[in-house]
Amino acid sequence: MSALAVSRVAPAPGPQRFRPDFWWGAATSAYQIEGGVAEDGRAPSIWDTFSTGPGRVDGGDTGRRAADHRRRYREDVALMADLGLTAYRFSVSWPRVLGTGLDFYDRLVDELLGAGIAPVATLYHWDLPQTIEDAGGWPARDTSHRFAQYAATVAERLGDRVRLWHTLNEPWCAAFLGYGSGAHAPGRRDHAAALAAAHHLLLAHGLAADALRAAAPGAPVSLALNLGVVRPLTPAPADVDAARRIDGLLNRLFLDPLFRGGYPADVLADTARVSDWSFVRDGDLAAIATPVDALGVNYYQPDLVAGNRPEPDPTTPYPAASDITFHRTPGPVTGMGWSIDPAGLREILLRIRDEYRDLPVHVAENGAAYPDRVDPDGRVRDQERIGYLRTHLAAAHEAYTAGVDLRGYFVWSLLDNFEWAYGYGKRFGLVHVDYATQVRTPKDSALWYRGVIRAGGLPTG
Ligand code: IFM
Repeated sequence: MSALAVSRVAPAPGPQRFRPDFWWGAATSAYQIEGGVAEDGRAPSIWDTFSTGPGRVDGGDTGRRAADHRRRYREDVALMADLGLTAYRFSVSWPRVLGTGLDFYDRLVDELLGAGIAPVATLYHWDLPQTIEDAGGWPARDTSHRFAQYAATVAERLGDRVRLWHTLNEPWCAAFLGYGSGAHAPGRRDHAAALAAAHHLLLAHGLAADALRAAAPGAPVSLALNLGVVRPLTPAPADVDAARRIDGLLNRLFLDPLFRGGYPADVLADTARVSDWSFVRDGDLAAIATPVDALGVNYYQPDLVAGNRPEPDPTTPYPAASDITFHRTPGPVTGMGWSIDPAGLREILLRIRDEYRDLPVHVAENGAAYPDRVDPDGRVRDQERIGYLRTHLAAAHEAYTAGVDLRGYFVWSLLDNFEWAYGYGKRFGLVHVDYATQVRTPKDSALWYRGVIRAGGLPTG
């Protein structure tokens, strides 16, 4: 039996407590925090090209230091230990591993274990080696096979110590923002290519799951999907149908092949004028449906959608959906302009169990950006973030008490970092980073989270 077989462990006593072995975590990704782009013989990635090229989004980050974590990882692990984290989700940079970068992750994993923190590794958080993009990138089938080889290489080195593997982070973003809208690297705008990329990412996941298990027998395998609730703006049939279509492309396009062995028929029909899906070959669906040990849910915001947009939206990441508009739900928004809807997290956790599979799940990312500043007394008063985290954790707890096998919660993010197309302008961290000096300052939310971890859950109902 896998170490992650479904098991319901009673919470510790007290209001809104989670199971005693709950993973209290924070998450980051390599390109967003590491810097050190020229260290370890690291190869260029598509994000190096995209963020420093025309329309650069790196905000003039000379030397691309980001949060300089490649050099400061010991200090950062000490910060995690001080916060009481019991797990840390980081990503391994494929371009760094093409050089001698495994040495760095080897040291990082040992440092984490030495601090009593479970290492949770993600193999792909969007930093595709540029050479592989030049050979076709994710729309090309060969990329899936190359990814499986890379997964084996990493697992051979770290498989004895990593406690949970995520093959991919948010394949929706990699496919539809990278190749559909072009808002992310590599910046291509071709919806047919985006659908092929989505399939090859899922195939890469399935092949890598097998490769990981071959290299590190018993290794628990998961992947992190950005999932959401999609609500129609009004009960009008066009809006209800828009919600079905977006739900298909955001959620079911990934969940159905993973847990039901095939793509949703309505999504295939909706996108038929964009692609004939001939990139799906015999055996692919079985490979994708290789059972996972757990699922990571990244949740931020709901989608509120309407059909019948008067002018087509040429910038939409969604294939065959230029007639759909996205709306904010009434109420406050985060610094990203994202609507706040904690109930959506409970809904998606219940939906996975009820419609797909009753398996161990982790909230692998949840958090909010706000325009934080360090006050003259050295404090960062980020009350809005505390409110966001508290309400989402409460929603996760509702799912847990309803029987969802919830094993952990990872705040996005440990540190302020490079927020992709937004550069350094958006701060998601529990810990403030002054990019000029690299000084770290735990925000009030970090101190609040430490209290939650000590209590084993939300102290008050
Ligand atoms: O920063 C990202 C992360 O890389 C993936 N999930 C969403 C976060 C916030 O946008």
